[in-house]
Amino acid sequence: MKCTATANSNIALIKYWGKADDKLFLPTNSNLSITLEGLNSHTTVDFSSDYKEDMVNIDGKNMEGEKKEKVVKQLNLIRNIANSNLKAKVVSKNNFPSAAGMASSASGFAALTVAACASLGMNLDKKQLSIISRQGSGSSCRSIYGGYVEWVKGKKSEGSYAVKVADENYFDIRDVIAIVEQEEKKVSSRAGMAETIKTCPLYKSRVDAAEDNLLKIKRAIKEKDFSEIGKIAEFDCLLMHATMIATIPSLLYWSPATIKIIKLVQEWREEGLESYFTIDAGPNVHILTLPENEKEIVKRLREINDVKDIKSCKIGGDAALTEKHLF
Ligand code: 2P0
Repeated sequence: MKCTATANSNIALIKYWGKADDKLFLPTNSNLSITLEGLNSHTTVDFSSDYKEDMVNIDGKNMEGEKKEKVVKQLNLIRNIANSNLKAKVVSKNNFPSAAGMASSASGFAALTVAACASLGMNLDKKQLSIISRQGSGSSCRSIYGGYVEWVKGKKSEGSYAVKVADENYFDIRDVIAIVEQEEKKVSSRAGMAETIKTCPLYKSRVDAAEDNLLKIKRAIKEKDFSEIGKIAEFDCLLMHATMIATIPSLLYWSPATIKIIKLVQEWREEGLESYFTIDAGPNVHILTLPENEKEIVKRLREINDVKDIKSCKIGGDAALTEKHLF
């Protein structure tokens, strides 16, 4: 049966950077993100006896090698659960540049998992979908849900899943993304985080701090305290990047434009334009702000030459099935 799903990307406010179990994709620390409206993956999956092998097309290109293998591995996991040996055709489109710190794997694996499970006739709840999605790409388990979403780290596979902390309508904050580079990064998150665990002596301190910051940010979300949410998110981002930079060889994902924008956000805040930054494994800067400041931040970013594109996102909703098939 042909099934199609869409899923939104997400940006972590408390980051996931490292696995306690590489095979099961258990993270070293529980983490939390907001789902981003309008940055999505749209994926059609058809399992059928018509196909002799799996076919994977992403953004108009037939995938081969490592990228195809990651998708096939996820199809295998889902086939295993459904007890099926049918091959699949997968066609997926992202409406944003992939692999430049904009988390295409998060929305991509969430949409793939929802569409593929439905295509094999499995009727799963969101918790189960997040457990399956997690094993394709960790951060994707959070994209099963909209709103403010925690990934509970767990000690075994069934205990590591996403939960909705607050609905997308609970507290309206915005993520204004300053895109300074659109190229694929040289070191993938998967490879980078494994190196950080292996070589960075600061690693454990950051994991301990992340657990503490997670408790604090959940309280701030409940109280709709934007300043506190922003401060904690920015601090956790810097803690994560400190461990990345102090990895051997160093993982410095920032470009000069990244630092320029960090400094500007700090200046704007001093002026009273309240905003905070967070950055994934890439050079692009996500600026967290309240709705009333969004326009002014977009206007200021437009005046910066290094900013190649700007995306402004509200908090988005759950991954969902749709009838809009891609083939
Ligand atoms: C996050 N990132 O929490 C962090 C912040 C990047 C920096 O999750 O190996 O692509 O597929 O589980 O999910 C990127 O890691 O890695 C990521 P895998 P994933 O959003």
